[in-house]
This record gives sequence, C-alpha cells and structure tokens, in this order.
Amino acid sequence: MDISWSVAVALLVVMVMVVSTGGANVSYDGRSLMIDGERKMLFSGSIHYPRSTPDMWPSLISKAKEGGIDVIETYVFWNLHEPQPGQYDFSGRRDIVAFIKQIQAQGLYACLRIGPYIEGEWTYGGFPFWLHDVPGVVFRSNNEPFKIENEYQNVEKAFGEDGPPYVSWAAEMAVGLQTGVPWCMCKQDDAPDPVINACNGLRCGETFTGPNSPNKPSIWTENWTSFCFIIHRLTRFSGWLHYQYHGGTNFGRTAAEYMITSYYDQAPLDEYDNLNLKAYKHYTIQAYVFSGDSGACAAFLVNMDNTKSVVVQFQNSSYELPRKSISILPDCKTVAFNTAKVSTQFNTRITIPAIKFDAAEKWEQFEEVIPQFDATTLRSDVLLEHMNTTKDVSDYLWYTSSIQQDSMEQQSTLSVKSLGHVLHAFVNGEHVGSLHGRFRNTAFTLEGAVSLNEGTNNISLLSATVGLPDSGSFLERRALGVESVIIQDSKEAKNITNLSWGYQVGLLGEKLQIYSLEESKSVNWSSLGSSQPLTWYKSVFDAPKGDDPVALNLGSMGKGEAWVNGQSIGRYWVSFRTLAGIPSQTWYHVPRSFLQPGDNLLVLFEEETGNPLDITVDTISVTKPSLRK
Ligand SMILES: *[C@@H]1O[C@H](CO)[C@@H](O)[C@H](O)[C@H]1NC(C)=O
Ligand SMILES: *[C@@H]1O[C@H](CO)[C@@H](O)[C@H](O)[C@H]1NC(C)=O
Ligand SMILES: *[C@@H]1O[C@H](CO)[C@@H](O)[C@H](O)[C@H]1NC(C)=O
Ligand SMILES: *[C@@H]1O[C@H](CO)[C@@H](O)[C@H](O)[C@H]1NC(C)=O
Ligand SMILES: *[C@@H]1O[C@H](CO)[C@@H](O)[C@H](O)[C@H]1NC(C)=O
Ligand SMILES: *[C@@H]1O[C@H](CO)[C@@H](O)[C@H](O)[C@H]1NC(C)=O
Ligand SMILES: *[C@@H]1O[C@H](CO)[C@@H](O)[C@H](O)[C@H]1NC(C)=O
Ligand SMILES: CC(=O)N[C@H]1CO[C@H](CO)[C@@H](O)[C@@H]1O
Repeated sequence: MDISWSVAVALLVVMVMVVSTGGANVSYDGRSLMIDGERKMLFSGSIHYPRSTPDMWPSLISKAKEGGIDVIETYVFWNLHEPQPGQYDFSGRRDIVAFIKQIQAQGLYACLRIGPYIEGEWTYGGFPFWLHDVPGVVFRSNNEPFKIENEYQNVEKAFGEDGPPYVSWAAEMAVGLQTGVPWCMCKQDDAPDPVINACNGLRCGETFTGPNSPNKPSIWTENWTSFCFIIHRLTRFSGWLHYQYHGGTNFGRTAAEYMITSYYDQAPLDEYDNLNLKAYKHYTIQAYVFSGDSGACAAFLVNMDNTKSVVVQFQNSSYELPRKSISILPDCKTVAFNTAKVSTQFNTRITIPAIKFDAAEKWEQFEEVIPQFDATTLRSDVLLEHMNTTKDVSDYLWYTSSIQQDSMEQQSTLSVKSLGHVLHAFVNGEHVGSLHGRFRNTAFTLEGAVSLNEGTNNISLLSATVGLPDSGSFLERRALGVESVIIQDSKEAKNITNLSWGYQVGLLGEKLQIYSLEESKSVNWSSLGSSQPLTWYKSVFDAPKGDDPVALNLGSMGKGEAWVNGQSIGRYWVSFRTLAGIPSQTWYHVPRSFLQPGDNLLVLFEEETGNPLDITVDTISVTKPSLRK
C-alpha cells in the first residue's frame, strides 16, 4: 500500500456514535441495530469531511449511496476545530454540520467517531498540540487533565491500573450525554453496558469473539480495503464499515508522521471523486451471499469471466451478470449497483498536462535565509526537543551554534544524531548534507565533510517534521529533532552537544506568509537561478478549462510544501522512494474550489534541488465509461 511515505500503515479507531440524521429512533438488541423499530443491516463507508472540499461532498456522498452504502462514517477532528484552547473553527472543510446535513439530505445515516483521539493517519491522532502543554496531562488515561477516547484496548495495558477506570468513565460520559443513539467502542472487548463492543480491523470474521452481552448486536467498525474475504463470514455481522470509501487529501500539514498527502487513493472513490474500480479487482470468489440472523440479507454476485456475461438464478430470480463485473444487491433482490454499468473495464486514470511552467520567465525565486546563532533570540544550553519547541506552528526548527577553531581544518566531519524526521545541515552557509528517517524508524545520523575556518564557524541545522505521530500510548512523551552533534577534525572529536544553541522556529518565508496573495510581495523575489536547497518558487497560472479535477505534477521536485492562492495543498515529497524505487506521490490534488479563472498564485517551498521548469498543472480523468444495461 502506498499510504505512507515509507509504505507501512496502521489504522485504528474508537468511540463511535450511530447518528440518525433524520431524528429517527435508533436502538439495538442482540440481533441487530433497529431504526424506528425496523431491523437493519447497515453498510457504512468512510468519508472524512476535511479530506475533501465542501463542494465535493454532495457528489462523494451520492456516489457512495449509489454504491450501496447506507451510513457515512467520519471521525471528528478535534485539532481542526479547536486549534487554540477555547478558539473554535467550523469554517470551510471544517464544517461538520454542513457535512452531516448533506448526508441527511441524501437520505443516509451518519456514524460519528468522535474520538477525541482518532489516530486516523492524522497529525497527532487528532489531538490539538496545546494539549501537550496542559500540566500533568497523560493522554488516553484515567488522568483528570485529559479524559476523552477511541480504540483503546490495544494501549490500555500500557496505562496499568489507570486503564479500566478510564474505559468506564468514557462509557458513562458518552451515555450520559443522552444523545438518543447507540454508542460503540471500537476494539474494546469489555465495553461497559450499554455501549456496544465493536470489532475493528481486517480479520473480524475470524477473530471477533462476539458481543459481550446477549442484547448487543455484532458490529464491525473497520475493514480496510476491498470486500473480498470478509463477505462469507458476514452472516455474523449486522453492521459493518468499509474503511475507506473515499480517502481524499491531507491538505496543509494535517497528515500524521510519514503519511503521504494523498489519502487512500485506492478507495472505491479515488482522491479526485472518480470511481476507482481497481478497488474491486481483488475479487477472486464468484458469488457472495450472506444473511444476518435478523433476517436481513445482502448479496454480491460476481462474474470474473472476462469474455462473457452469465445469467444466474438467485433466490428464484434471474440476474444477468455482465462480463467481469460485480452486482450488489443490498436486499438480496434489487441490483443497486453493477460495476459494468459504470465501466466495461477497470478504469485507468489519465492525466493531461494543461499548463506548463517551462520557461525561466514564468518563475521567480527567493532563497530562504539561513539563520546564524548571533541572530537568534531563543537560546538554550541543551538541545531542545523539536515538537515542544515549535508547538507545531511549523514543520521547521533551526538549531544554530558557532564554534571557534585555532586553525583552518579542511577535512573535518560533522556528525548529527537526529531523532527524526528530516535534517538539512549547513556550516558557514554551505550545505553539508541532508538525511531523513522512515516510518517507525525515525532516527538517523547525518555525517558530512566540512571545512572549518580559523576563528568563528557557524553551524545551522534545519530539522523538519513530516507530520506528528498519531499512534500508540504516551504520544505526549515522544521526542524528535537534533539529539547530539560531534565535529571530528584531524586532532579530536569535539562533542558540541552542550554548546549554547540558538533557535528559530519556522522559516522566514512562513513567518512573512510569502505564499499568500497579500504577503507574497513582502520579500524581493529574483529571477530563476541555479537550483539551491531551501528555495521558494513563485508563479501564476490560469485554471485549466473544463471541470475535470486538477492536480500539480511535481515529479521534478524533491520535498517541500505547495500553496495555491494561499491555501496549502499539502506537503510533497517526490524524492521519497517506495521500496520499488518509485516516488511515493507525484500528483497533488488542487481542488477546483481553490482556483479562480486566471492569475492563480502558485508558491512552493523546496528543501532539495528540484526543477520547477518541469512542473505541470494536469487535469485528471478516467477512461470514459461506456454504459451498458
Ligand atoms: C425506540 O425503539 C425501541 C425499539 O423499537 C423502543 O423500545 C423504544 O421505545 C423507542 N424509543 C422511542 C423514544 O420511541
Ligand atoms: C423460491 O421458490 C420456492 C418455491 O416456489 C419457495 O418455496 C421459496 O420460498 C422461494 N424462495 C425465495 C427466496 O423467494
Ligand atoms: C517542553 O519545554 C518546557 C520548557 O520550554 C519544559 O519545561 C518541558 O520539560 C519540555 N517538555 C518536553 C516533553 O520536552
Ligand atoms: C558567522 O555568523 C556571523 C554572525 O551572523 C557572521 O558575522 C560571520 O560572517 C559568519 N561566519 C562565517 C564564516 O560564515
Ligand atoms: C555527546 O554528548 C551528549 C550529551 O552529553 C551525549 O548524549 C552523546 O552520547 C555524546 N556523543 C558521543 C559520541 O559521545
Ligand atoms: C552535557 O551536559 C550534561 C548535563 O547537562 C552532562 O551530563 C554531559 O556529560 C555533558 N556532555 C558533554 C560531552 O560535556
Ligand atoms: C527590496 O529591494 C529594494 C531595492 O533594492 C529595497 O529597497 C527593499 O528594502 C527590499 N525589500 C526587502 C523586503 O528586502
Ligand atoms: C472492504 C475491505 O477493506 N476488505 C478487506 C477486509 O479484510 C480482508 C482481510 O481480512 C481484506 O482482504 C479485505 O480487503
């Protein structure tokens, strides 16, 4: 899977509330969920509202509905809604109320995973960073300064005797809100009554030991990609969730550590709101029929034969299955969806370059200023932890110091140990080297040859995070950034870890917001020169004609962040190669709603030595479906 910059993936969840958007009465017994007294087998799919734009929501929801989904599931992203204590934001992509109303308008149900901890490959697992500085806080524990939750059981042991009382507290708190709809705890076998213990993960059909009380139904809250395996086991489940129905985009700095900007592009609806039939291609079994013990029934009829359609008898009716297609019968009677009606083949994405930036005159650049110790105001005699110093206002933290040399040393070695994620080292303004860690293996040691002057030598180390950690226990104790620094010259190894260090949080360009329409003139841009690390690039472009989705092809760039009209479309890291040697992500979604017809401001901050001349603005389409009966 290409979810993270470095391949591996962990998905976890927690407190879930089944919300009836129409004011219906949602209840349950040991056999199923019931809506207004009627037993329901519910199919749910995830669409996370901030991972797309409000103008995309109606179409995403309606396509999910067409695909047989009854319930749209989403996390609630605390750190988006309360960036500072008591300061709330429900605007734009954060407008969860408008999102839920759109679900209601299309006649579907909503399922909220309220967290507050969500993991979700989302920065800091959804926690606002200020929580880290609440005195005495221990996240996800029976800790008064904290008290909130999701998918707890897998970390509960780490908290010792503070685990179980915390689970009880979370259940009482949730039920006490009297929302009138049932609550679930994902991955919590001992969820206290009346909270339903739900199975969460890939293998629920095999591993779930069942509800912890005879009056609770079996609920499967997360299954991670295509339908295949699970279906023959589904007779045991009265509700299940397809994670992720639409992935979307981790705009801005919202991705968790080492997660790529594109999120679950392989979901049934891809990042660009196109049907992604590749998501179904792993079907290997021909027919899936399952009925709940509540009498509910659903079926998937699959014809994997690539050459001919077949007619099958199913429950006294006949169905024609076009070649290489899947029919979904949510009630075992009516075909709600057949993949062949959408496309005769597994569709392929087509990217067409619409705008090129291939002339030097189209660009201007601004070289980020490398700060020196003398100019810094924040000082410390120890190396500070990265996140605790930036408070997550930026990915970047400069560590600067200066050393005195008695004589010139042309063959010295600088050695910097970092706890993660990325480091660019400079001595006397010269680039010494860059290095990065990987998902679950964030630490590394950068070594580079330096030549030292007699007298003062300036050391400037730019440490960068790529998202904050989102999983596991004791998130508040994680440490990143520079840990120790050694300079080895011909005579000795000097451990300069304990020198006086000066700090600068963030980049000058970030501080001046030179990516924004208003502030882009606050620095003197110059014409395009030779490619240097830490360079800002600026251009303008017209929106491509038509209404196909738009993406930036950044294949010629290295690593950085990109903004269109002042809005961050996310971090890019094209130079990060997957194990197969291909860039983790080349195209970066620019939602149409970010664009105006002409004069769109494009600004990139490039950490490496990318070539902006080969950037293109592309339109995205899929091979056109040919409709069949
Ligand atoms: C909701 O439905 C359940 C099950 O049918 C029923 O027992 C309960 O009284 C209903 N509650 C309301 C408020 O109508
Ligand atoms: C199919 O037809 C048979 C015979 O008419 C009947 O007994 C059976 O209940 C029908 N099954 C369904 C699912 O309608
Ligand atoms: C964070 O910084 C403050 C002072 O700035 C310090 O008291 C605290 O121990 C630091 N916490 C961590 C986890 O590094
Ligand atoms: C080191 O930084 C100081 C203060 O900014 C500057 O005056 C000096 O020229 C720098 N030295 C070198 C060798 O770059
Ligand atoms: C350098 O000093 C720091 C701080 O005392 C220490 O943690 C680190 O291990 C030392 N490095 C070496 C190579 O001795
Ligand atoms: C750095 O300082 C710490 C205490 O602050 C001390 O334990 C350590 O030995 C020092 N390391 C060096 C290399 O001087
Ligand atoms: C830009 O350049 C002009 C002319 O050289 C100078 O007067 C001005 O101060 C510069 N502005 C900034 C922000 O550096
Ligand atoms: C919809 C979905 O994610 N299905 C997955 C469920 O789990 C099995 C493995 O147990 C996967 O193979 C499916 O892809």
